[in-house]
Amino acid sequence: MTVVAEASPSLALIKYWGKLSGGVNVPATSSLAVTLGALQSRSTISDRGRDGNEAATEDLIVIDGARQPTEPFLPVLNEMRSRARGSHAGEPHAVRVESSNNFPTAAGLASSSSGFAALVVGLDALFGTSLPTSELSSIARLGSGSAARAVYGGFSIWPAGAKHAEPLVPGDHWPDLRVLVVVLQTSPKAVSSRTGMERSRLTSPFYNSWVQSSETLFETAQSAVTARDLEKLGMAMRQSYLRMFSTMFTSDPPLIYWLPESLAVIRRCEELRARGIPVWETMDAGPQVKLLTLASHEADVTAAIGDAVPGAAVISSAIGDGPVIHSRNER
Ligand code: 2P0
Repeated sequence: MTVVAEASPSLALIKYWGKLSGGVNVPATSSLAVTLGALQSRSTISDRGRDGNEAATEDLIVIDGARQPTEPFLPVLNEMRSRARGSHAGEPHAVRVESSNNFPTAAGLASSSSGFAALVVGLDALFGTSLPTSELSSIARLGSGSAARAVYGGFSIWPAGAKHAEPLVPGDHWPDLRVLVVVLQTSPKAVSSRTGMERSRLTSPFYNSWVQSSETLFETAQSAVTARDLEKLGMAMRQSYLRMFSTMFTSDPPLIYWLPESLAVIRRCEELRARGIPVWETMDAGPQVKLLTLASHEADVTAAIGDAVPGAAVISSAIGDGPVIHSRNER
């Protein structure tokens, strides 16, 4: 059987940056995220033991045409296989996974969140396990923390210390909200989020302050999303990304993901806000800047960013839905 699963990345507005010890990707901070509907990971997953290839006893993972080491994927693959055995859905075999993204991979655009979300949802369909979404969230977390949120559409939350994320509101809760992704560099980042957040935890003198002060921002952002209050949300998300970066800048050695153009976009957002245009920026472990605004201001904001950083690509996204199984073919 072959399954095609699609999922969109989870963009954190309130950030996960740092893990608790004693678990796999268990967050030290509560995060709140939105689904970027315009960006997608698409995974074609098939059961190698049943696709006619007798020699196929190993998993085969290909992303954007390049074969990957299987080791980072084994926690998710093995957990899903063990659930399949427990459910009497049959003996699962090695799988072939071919995944592609319609956006740059590993460049601070949360490709790991959508990739692992598509993987768990696709395996759930392939193996016939029909697990609750909260369990899929917990299993996706084993591959990449942010993937715990990406199994839900709309806005999701992932409380500190929790093994799975939860839905907050669906995508149609805020139809005129737009996320403009300003792509400033498409090459993969030099330091992975996983390495970076651990370095911040271990070496930044501000790490504990970041963790302690994050909870209030999380509470504020939740109520702002519920009330569709962009200014309140914007002020909380701005504090969240800048406090997160404070731990990055003060890590040893320092983590500086920004480009000069990143700061140019931030400055332009400040100018737009001073002119009364609602636009609030956030950044992740990479130089790209993501802007939240309303559909009625999208054209003005896009033009202003094009003026500030000529040549920058701007991807406009509404709030997306959760992962979908695109097709399922019996062989
Ligand atoms: C987030 N990021 O909340 C934060 C903000 C990047 C900055 O989650 O180690 O790939 O696999 O759990 O999820 C990116 O880190 O890290 C991330 P692991 P992940 O979206």
